[in-house]
Amino acid sequence: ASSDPNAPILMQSYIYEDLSTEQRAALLKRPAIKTEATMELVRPILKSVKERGDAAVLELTAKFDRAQLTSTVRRAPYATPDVMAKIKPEVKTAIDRAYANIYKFHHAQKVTGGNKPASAVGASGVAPGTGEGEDDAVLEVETMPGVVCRRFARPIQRVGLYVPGGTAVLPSTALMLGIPAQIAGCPTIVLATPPRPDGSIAPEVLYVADKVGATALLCAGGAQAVGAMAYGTESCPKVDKIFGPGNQFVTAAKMLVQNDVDALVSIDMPAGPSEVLVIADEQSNPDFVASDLLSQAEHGPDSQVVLVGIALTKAKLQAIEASLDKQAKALPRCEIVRRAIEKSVTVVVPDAAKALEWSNAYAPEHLILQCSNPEVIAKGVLNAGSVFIGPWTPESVGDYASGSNHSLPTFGYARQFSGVSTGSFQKHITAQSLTEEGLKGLGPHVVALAECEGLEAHAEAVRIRLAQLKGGK
Ligand code: HSO
Ligand code: ZN
Repeated sequence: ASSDPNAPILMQSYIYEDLSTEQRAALLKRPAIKTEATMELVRPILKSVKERGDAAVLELTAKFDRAQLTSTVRRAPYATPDVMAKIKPEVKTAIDRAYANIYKFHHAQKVTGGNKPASAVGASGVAPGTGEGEDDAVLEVETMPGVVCRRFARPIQRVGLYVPGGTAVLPSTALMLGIPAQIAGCPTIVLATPPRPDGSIAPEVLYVADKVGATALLCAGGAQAVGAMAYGTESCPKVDKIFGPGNQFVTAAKMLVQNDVDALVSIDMPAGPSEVLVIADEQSNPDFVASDLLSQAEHGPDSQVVLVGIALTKAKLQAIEASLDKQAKALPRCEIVRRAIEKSVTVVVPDAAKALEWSNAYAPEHLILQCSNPEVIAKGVLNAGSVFIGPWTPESVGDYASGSNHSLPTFGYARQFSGVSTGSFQKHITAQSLTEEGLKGLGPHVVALAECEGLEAHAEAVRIRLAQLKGGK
């Protein structure tokens, strides 16, 4: 930016009651993202990866990442002793702590929803084949006498995890995607990340790749990495689902491959810039509030930062603004922060109910409750990716290590999407099994419905069996 580095770093602030309905709607909207131009750039990249495989990936990596590689894919082990020697001991310990917490929370997600352990179902002697297996729950319900319905999980067989490079190395994203894949028991886990110009990958990411049991490391980024995972190359396994955040090219590539029948691939969720909404009141610590706004703002100039103040006095608002300006100017990423904050919004609302209404309408990726009675407010949350409750819970803890996932819905998609979880790496298969008694009881109803729909073959598949049961008696 050409502007004065000492100019104040200030959010735009509004009073709820002074805003018209249209103004409120405009403030709740995300800035439009122009995807068409990006798509046009990404299409030929995907096409060349689809047609020419590894050769195309290597050329594109030389062009975009300035790295001259001779192969695109590495196999475990990744964190050889020389790599481990480059990781600071406190960082290794921190990765281990984060891994343990994320593992614990995501492992608990695996067993929810069932009423029987998998081993209690089916005496066929066939191994369930559910990855780790030991604790998968099966939901089993007898809907009427002799009619049993079952639901069980199976891992998605091949998954691709995109870990961005660029201005920050993100071993935390490797943990957030790798751990649930490992817990779900996905047999093929491809971890993709762009190489640095010298061809190397961040040692911390390599360490995580080993910890989560990645079966292949794709040393590529951008649309070319997404293409390699979606279509497969000579050395990169084709995957069934692609996860992970990324820049506009990665996002556009994910959108394009999910609509290409040649790829038959799905994606985790639609993506937009990262965002936070903080609810504060007179009791909040202004420094805490400002620090949370800034930790989101430093992700990028397009980060969305919203402050909703419950009956904030002018003095309190000014204290938050002053702290924000002061803390921002001490940050190494101050210029990124400035650009994000300048577009950001503070709304002062009259009460907690209005704060919740605003937040639910915005549907933030991260919602921070730095106000009185945060647990009560949390009960009223309808739309959010992840909630951070109380003054001792900055977003940073969830970004790295509390145990919850940081791959969350943005851009208002928290209205209908969940963040990444263990379930994102599984599908649920249903089954049903009827006894003779079951078919005798249910069959006539199915015949009636099939006749109603004019589907005679459906009706006959039941009648033919009912006739046999009658004849047999
Ligand atoms: N806040 C980011 C995640 C992240 N923060 C990674 C630090 N590293 C999006 O949820
Ligand atoms: Zn973050």
